[in-house]
Amino acid sequence: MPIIQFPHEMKWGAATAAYQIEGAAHEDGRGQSIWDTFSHTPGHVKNGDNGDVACDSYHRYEEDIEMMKDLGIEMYRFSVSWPRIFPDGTGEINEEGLQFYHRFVDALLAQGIEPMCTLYHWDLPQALQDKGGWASRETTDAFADYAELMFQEFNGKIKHWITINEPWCVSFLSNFIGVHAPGNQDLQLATTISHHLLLAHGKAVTRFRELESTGEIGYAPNLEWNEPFSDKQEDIDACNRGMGWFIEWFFDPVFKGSYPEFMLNWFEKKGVSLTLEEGDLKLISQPIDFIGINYYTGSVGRYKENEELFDLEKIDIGYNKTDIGWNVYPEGFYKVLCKVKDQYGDIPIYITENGACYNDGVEYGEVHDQRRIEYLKQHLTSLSRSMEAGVNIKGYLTWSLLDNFEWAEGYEKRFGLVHVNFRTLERTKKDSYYWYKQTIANGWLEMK
Ligand code: JJW
Repeated sequence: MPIIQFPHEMKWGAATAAYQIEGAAHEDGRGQSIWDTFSHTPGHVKNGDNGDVACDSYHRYEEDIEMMKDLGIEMYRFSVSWPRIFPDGTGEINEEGLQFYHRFVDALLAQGIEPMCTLYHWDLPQALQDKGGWASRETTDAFADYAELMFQEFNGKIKHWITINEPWCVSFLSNFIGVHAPGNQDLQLATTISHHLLLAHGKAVTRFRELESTGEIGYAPNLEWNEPFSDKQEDIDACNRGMGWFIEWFFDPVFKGSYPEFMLNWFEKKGVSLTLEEGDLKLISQPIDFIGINYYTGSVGRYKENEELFDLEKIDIGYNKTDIGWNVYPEGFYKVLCKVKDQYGDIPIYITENGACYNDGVEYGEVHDQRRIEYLKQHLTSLSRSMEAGVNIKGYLTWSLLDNFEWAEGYEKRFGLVHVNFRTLERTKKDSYYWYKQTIANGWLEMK
């Protein structure tokens, strides 16, 4: 029985995000976000679900932290709801919002769990959307001001900061594909927004350095792997464009100070251009301390004209799929980590999300989610392989601690190690929870 051993220094963790778990949508002076608006507009979210109550973690965080402690995680990734801090996006600070996060972070620290804080996990204040949202450069300054306040408030308490979560989702999924808030379908708009997100990241990093904050800062792009169907150049090129949308487009500006030529050319073919201002790339490309990587899926693909944006046709080669329909593709996790190392060097990496949607329910007080355990085992094996290949992995944080509001999919799609009954809000630890707890305690994995 082979054993996969993890380095003692590697941090184990779990991740969530504010709108997906907190609830308390109208409490303690919280402003509205684009996800309140979007989810309350019929037709956007399955079953008409919204985040008004979610897991009610705003009120139940002590119980949640109790579970984290029992689980043995060393790091917990959460996000701050910008409209709890600035109900109008800028201007007036809402003290009660700040106090909530102080109580929460203090409670984590009291249990010896390191907080990793995401500043933007998709809940843009609606007041800023009303003024153009991420399409406006002013939003990048509002973000930097909000980030600065958080750095000051939590200096010395929070030592790991993530500026933007999944900039591809925030730009292209939300403004071109249109399935996430604010739900636009405009490729030029989405591309402009992708640049503004990187700019907002850069401006926040500047504030972090100016304040001489303690700790580390990075961002968390989501990646997919596209494996060429054959070694034909056209298949390879199509896959490279597909991945380039997630990887080079969001990494090159930060690590190389330029946008990738092959992607700029392709966007130009689609009638889309990028307008940069003097100094933008300098702001974007300043050094960061780590990168967060979110990985869930990959696929085999080949060239096909007029197929999706990048002439890339995904081929179903009979994968196992999770209950959200995503392929289980652990090989891609290994490959994508090696690609990041090859192209961008030895930057420290936290896996800020990896996990699976399986909707197994409670039976006699138990949840038998063996498929989640298999998914996690396979991906942890890929992670170990990447470390053997020299990828600089600092931590692994699974998505998610709790079943929660899965955006446009609502509450139907469950990613948690802990089951949540969304009527009673009762938490039930799944088999994967107990498996993860044992794996963390061991520091190794047994492959049967
Ligand atoms: C792509 C759907 C058409 C979250 C996507 C839909 C339509 C071509 C999970 N990561 O809940 C990607 N998540 O909050 C952050 N990541 O396309 C955290 N990406 O495509 C998790 C959804 C996603 C997606 C969902």
